[in-house]
Amino acid sequence: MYGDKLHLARVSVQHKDIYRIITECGEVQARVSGKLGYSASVSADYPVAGDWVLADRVDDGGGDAIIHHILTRKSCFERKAAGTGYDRQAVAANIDTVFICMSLNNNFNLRRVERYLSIAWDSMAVPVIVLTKSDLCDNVAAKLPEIYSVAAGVDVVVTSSLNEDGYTTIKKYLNKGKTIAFIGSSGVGKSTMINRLMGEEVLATREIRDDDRGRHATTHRQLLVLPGGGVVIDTPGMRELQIAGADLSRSFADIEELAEKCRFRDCRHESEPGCAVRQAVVNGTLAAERLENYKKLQREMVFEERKSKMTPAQAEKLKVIDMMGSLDACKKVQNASRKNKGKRY
Ligand SMILES: Nc1nc2c(ncn2[C@@H]2O[C@H](COP(=O)(O)OP(=O)(O)OP(=O)(O)O)[C@@H](O)[C@H]2O)c(=O)[nH]1
Ligand SMILES: [Mg+2]
Repeated sequence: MYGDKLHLARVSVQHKDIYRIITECGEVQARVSGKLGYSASVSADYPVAGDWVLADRVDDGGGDAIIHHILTRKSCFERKAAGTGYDRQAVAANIDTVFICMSLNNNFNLRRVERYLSIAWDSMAVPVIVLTKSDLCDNVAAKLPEIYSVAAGVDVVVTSSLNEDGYTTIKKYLNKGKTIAFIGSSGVGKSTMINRLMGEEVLATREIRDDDRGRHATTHRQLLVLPGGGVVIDTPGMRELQIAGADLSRSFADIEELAEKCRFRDCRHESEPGCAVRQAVVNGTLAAERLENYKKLQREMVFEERKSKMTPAQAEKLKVIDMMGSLDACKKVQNASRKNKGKRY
């Protein structure tokens, strides 16, 4: 009990504006207080699975519990919400480890791993790469060096739901008091793995489509307490993972180290003379695609940062331009509406 009448609880499920929270007396349905909702400026200001919150009740006698405060997050995996404006969306909070899940068949993509890692390092949780469906891949040994080349210092676990592959290693991360978030594209087997750890089919999983991209089986984020200790958070597959914040110094440490040897401190690794980064590409010690992805993520970060610093009026203007396609088209519409002012239709 906190203050006069507030209780500590943890958010287990989030369905738009309805939540489930785990209190000392069990799980109850909850909503945010008007004040919390009013002061939220981006989606990330609302509670998310894994959040510790203060709520007004521990049972649902008398209606939904009201969440009054979100306690400071020790870590949070965030992405840019879908759409054009600037909106940070929290995926999971207070996590110790992020399992970046990727299947060893058609979902395997090094550029995707680099993107997930950059965001994971920024979340303050430790990333682990979980490669699933090893039974559907006949050259796992060839794929591993590729992964290591983009994930220096990150643990990599290979799993298959058809056998025991990797599960002993996975269980090592599931200690009491620790929280793991499962993140990755749809259909890679996140819920399948969690069901296996739970020892029963608590989460829905779905057959994958022929093109192997998978339909979304999981539709909301959900926190589960494992029978053997430890907490896991299942998340719906992500179609695209746009950056809200990223730590490229961790995920691209090799490039940043090379950049220190460039002749110019502000080298953009484009056409400047004495560029150690491009030289590494020429020498074959750095993949050109990795450098391109680094630059792409850097551009996205700069763009997102610029948007986050805009006044509401500037952000609104950018939204209109996004909608119209260009400033020119925007002006044409404005002029036309000025000309037609006062006309009746
Ligand atoms: N062959 C094989 N199939 C697997 C493996 N893991 C999962 N699957 C299958 O892949 C399909 C998708 O699995 P899910 O666990 O629903 O995938 P998910 O990542 O939770 O997907 P979303 O909830 O849509 O994000 C199911 O049909 C699983 O049976 C594996 O290791 N090997
Ligand atoms: Mg799922």
